[in-house]
Amino acid sequence: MARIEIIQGDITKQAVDAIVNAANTSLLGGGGVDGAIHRAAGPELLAECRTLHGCETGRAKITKGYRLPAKHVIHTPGPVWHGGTHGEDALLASCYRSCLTLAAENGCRTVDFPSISTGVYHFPLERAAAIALREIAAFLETHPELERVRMVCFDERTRRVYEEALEKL
Ligand code: AR6
Repeated sequence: MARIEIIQGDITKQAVDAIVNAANTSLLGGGGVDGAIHRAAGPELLAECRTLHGCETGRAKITKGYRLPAKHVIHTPGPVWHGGTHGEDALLASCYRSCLTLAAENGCRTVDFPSISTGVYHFPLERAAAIALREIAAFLETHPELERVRMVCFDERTRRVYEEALEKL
């Protein structure tokens, strides 16, 4: 799938139509990539997030990007890993689909994702990568208007695991 790319880097630095935030259900900020995005976007992002009244796990909400180089931020709370028997796979798949649906509805042609749920939420990395890439590939098949979707991996291990999962698609 030529329109999927894996890079290693900091998602807050990417000048794309939308970056995705691995948020929590409050949408009021946190640690990890969520904290980094709020710090880089500035306080206006939190002010807009306050008007959204949270978000369910597996769903997504969109805001402006404020001081980020990205035009929009799509916030999605991923599932917390509880062993895999609590609907985690389906919820993670739903995160990717919900974000891409919102991106397409808002005219975004370039979208960057972090590795949702594989940090503080402890979703197993190999399993998360297979789900993420399967959902992105399926969405791109039916949405030719989306030009490029990237996984922006913060560390080398994450990048390698996504690269291997992409080869297996
Ligand atoms: N750019 C790209 N990826 C990043 C960046 C960055 N600047 N910073 C971290 N990552 P996590 P989760 C990677 O924990 O597991 C927050 O407190 C990180 O290395 O950010 O979905 C929220 O508020 C990892 O690979 O998200 C929630 O409460 C990936 O992003 C909770 O954490 C996801 O790690 C969400 O947990």
